[in-house]
Amino acid sequence: MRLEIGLRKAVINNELELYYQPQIQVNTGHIMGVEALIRWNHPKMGIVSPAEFIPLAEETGLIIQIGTWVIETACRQAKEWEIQGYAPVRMSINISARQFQQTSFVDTVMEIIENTKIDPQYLELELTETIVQDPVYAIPVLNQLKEMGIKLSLDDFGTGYSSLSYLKSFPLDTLKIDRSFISTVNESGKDAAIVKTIINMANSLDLNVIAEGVETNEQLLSLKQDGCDEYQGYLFSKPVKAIAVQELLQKCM
Ligand code: G
Ligand code: G
Ligand code: NA
Ligand code: MN
Repeated sequence: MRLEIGLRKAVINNELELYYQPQIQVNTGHIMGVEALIRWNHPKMGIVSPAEFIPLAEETGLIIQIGTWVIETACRQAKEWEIQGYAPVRMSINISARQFQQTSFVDTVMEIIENTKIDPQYLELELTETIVQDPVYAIPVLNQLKEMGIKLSLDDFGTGYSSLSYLKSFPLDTLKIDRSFISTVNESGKDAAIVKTIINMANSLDLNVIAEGVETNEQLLSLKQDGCDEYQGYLFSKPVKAIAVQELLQKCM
């Protein structure tokens, strides 16, 4: 309850901040995109993890307001980098189920694109399999977003259900291999086989494939051998503030 009151105030009091984690092309080392990850700077508790407050935001409905703030802030940041002369990179934004299910979701995104003047081809929405559980609702919404020129990514791939039918019927651009498979890719033959299979499948389906949670050079090497397109993880960089992204963009374009 106290966390909920705090979260309501967090939005008004500017306590929310976006960090960004680079997504790197395996073969070139270039930064292709960044994933926006929200942080809450609580005045007393310090940084509160989204793993803690996003579920609360979902329960209370505050996620609508917070989610809109995230999209707006991320798009404004992307435009700012463009104005500063950085070569454009994709801006990937996590969308929660409740946000996606709002009938006004598409209009909200469209309005933010118009206001911030971000080029929609550099905007990517990260959806989890639970979000798209209801294909009758999800497919027309996803198609509308695609018509606007936005990219769509399936997050945490491999952890949900009936993933393969999603790949067939959803207009996706990117698959993100869940980090639970990557963390043991060099220890478990089964995880290695799963990762390799997901990459092959993504390549055959012409989907961009990103490995999450890459922490070691050994993991990166096996991803390279398997033909993975991009990776993100602590090996290259943890999620960092916008100013730190700029330094990385200067080094890795
Ligand atoms: O950044 P971190 O590993 O602490 O994120 C923890 C969880 O919170 C992840 O599942 C991530 O997807 C989620 N998350 C982070 N930022 C956002 C956001 O802006 N919106 C939503 N819906 N989830 C987010
Ligand atoms: O659910 P989602 O895939 O959006 O979660 C992203 C989360 O993963 C963020 O909280 C981010 O901080 C975390 N993360 C990013 N890179 C790594 C990594 O290399 N190792 C671990 N353990 N977590 C990571
Ligand atoms: Na994500
Ligand atoms: Mn993920």
